[in-house]
Amino acid sequence: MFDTDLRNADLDSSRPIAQNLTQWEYLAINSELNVADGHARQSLTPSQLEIVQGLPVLFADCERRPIEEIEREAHRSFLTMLGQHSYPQEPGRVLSCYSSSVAMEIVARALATRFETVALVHPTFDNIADLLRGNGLDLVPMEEDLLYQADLPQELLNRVGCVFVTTPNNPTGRVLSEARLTRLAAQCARSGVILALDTSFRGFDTRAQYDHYAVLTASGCRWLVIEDTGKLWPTLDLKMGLLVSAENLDLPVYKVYSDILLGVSPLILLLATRFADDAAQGGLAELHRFIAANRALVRNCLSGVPQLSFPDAGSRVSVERVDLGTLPTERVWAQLQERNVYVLPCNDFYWAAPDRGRSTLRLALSRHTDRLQDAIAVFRSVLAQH
Ligand code: EGV
Repeated sequence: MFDTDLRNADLDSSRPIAQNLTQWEYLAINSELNVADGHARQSLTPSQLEIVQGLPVLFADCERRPIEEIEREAHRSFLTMLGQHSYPQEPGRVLSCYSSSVAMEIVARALATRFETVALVHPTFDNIADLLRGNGLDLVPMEEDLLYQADLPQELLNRVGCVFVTTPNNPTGRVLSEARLTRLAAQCARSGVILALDTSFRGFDTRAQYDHYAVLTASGCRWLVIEDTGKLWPTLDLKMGLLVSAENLDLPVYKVYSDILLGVSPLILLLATRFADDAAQGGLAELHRFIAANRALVRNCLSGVPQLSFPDAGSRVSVERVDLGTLPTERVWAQLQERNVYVLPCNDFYWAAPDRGRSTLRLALSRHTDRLQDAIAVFRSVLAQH
């Protein structure tokens, strides 16, 4: 655990309040008006509540059944619910992890056995950069605008062992289209570069639910994908991350995986299966309507505030950035914090140039609508004082 004094940190001291995005999120963890982290904290839907109320039965079921069967079912239910019908079925190709960050650590350690340099989308959630760098890898930022517009420069591909893209991206919500992924995978195949995707937010956006595994496999490139149930459902952080790899990946992911864990609890795997099946039967569409309504609430409630804009117009993910123009973002954050409202400063998403995030804050949309409304009302009144 990190220094708990951070919660009482003197905002005027030169000591940084938080060292990364997650520490900023931790400051918010006990507040009713926490709109900082991207974890799902809204109420369970009636059908989700029914699943939770059946937990003792799921527990008994897990005690009786072979783990391998429960695990295969979880992979199938979750991945097909998200349109990923061509995911690999052979043993070891989908590894269940405690979280997508654990999958990320495994990826970073495996990459570090072969390579020195990785190209990573910029901006993105900072722990991806930190886990890669923590394993000794050098990073080259790939600007999101360039990545989404055109082919990668050959000189970049010559320098790196892996190209890493978060899609939909966090915090911008940008999605790699099927056409763009096809080009990128072809480029990686030609250059012998590994293509790695983090698709943790794909559940929120149908545009990210075309069959990525069909595209990746057809390209012949060496690929790996990190999938995640963690952002979708309010399951109190009972979740699984998946590490899916190409047949020709040729990295020691299973060795590193087994250095770190034996497997995820079958109770969590079975819970994920039930939530995924519920999502397939209408729960996912309901979630999309819920997030869209919360996004509309945020945008409506903050409309007309001088200087304020929403940079991610087309985003469908469960977070929303707000640009404050020339308003003093740090002062606004502190005034919100005094009123128990916690938002996420975006500096650290720009892991190679934090200053570029200085005018933006990220708001979480996976919240009870009433709580979100309360937080945004405070946000509006604080902004009115500037
Ligand atoms: C988001 C929390 C980790 C991460 C939250 C996140 N941090 N894993 N070190 O799960 O967007 O708020 O991704």
